[in-house]
Amino acid sequence: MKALYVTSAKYAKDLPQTTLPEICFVGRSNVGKSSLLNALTHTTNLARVSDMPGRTQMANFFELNEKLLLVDLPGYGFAKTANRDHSEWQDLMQAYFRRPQVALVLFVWDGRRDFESVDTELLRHLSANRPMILLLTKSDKLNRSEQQERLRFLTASATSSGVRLLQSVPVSSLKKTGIQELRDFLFQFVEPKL
Ligand SMILES: Nc1nc2c(ncn2[C@@H]2O[C@H](COP(=O)(O)OP(=O)(O)OP(=O)(O)O)[C@@H](O)[C@H]2O)c(=O)[nH]1
Ligand SMILES: [Mg+2]
Repeated sequence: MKALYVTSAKYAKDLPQTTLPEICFVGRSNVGKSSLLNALTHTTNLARVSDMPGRTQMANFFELNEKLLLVDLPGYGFAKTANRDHSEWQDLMQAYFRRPQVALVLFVWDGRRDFESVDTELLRHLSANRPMILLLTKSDKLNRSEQQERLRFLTASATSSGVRLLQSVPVSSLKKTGIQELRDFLFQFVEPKL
């Protein structure tokens, strides 16, 4: 696995002109987007991780095996997302999702929480235009039957609100559960092998 940092964009105007297919991480602050990116790339701090919500402030681009880009997007949902207001986040996200190279959205969610209307809105909006996978992170905090129960509940809840999902998968960056499968899926997604 060759994982390289490419660039970061704080504002829409900074978004790079790239050609490889992109897979992006979207979700609330502190759900574990950056940790997941590190787990997927076998690195510990390629994407910066923190206990403080709002660690990731920019769209950070990483290239994998010269095949695809993983994009760690800033989280939402914390008023204090250090000095950035919601409209700046929204501008960056809107410009980001106008780019045709965005191939797949990984919506990252802490499986212990229920969706609120702001989440369902975003899920519905993003999944209307791109394929989306729901990743339930921190699965190590639930036992197997709780995981299955939450997976069913959240998938049904999203689907009944008009969200279109390719798949819903529990993962743990801490225990590395589901990571290899996700990695295989992503490469297969951008370069299908018959
Ligand atoms: N138990 C457990 N903790 C995790 C897991 N993944 C991330 N964490 C912890 O959750 C916290 C937030 O992780 P980040 O990866 O920084 O979260 P983020 O979604 O990138 O957050 P922002 O950049 O603020 O949007 C850190 O304290 C991580 O150690 C996991 O799979 N299991
Ligand atoms: Mg982050």
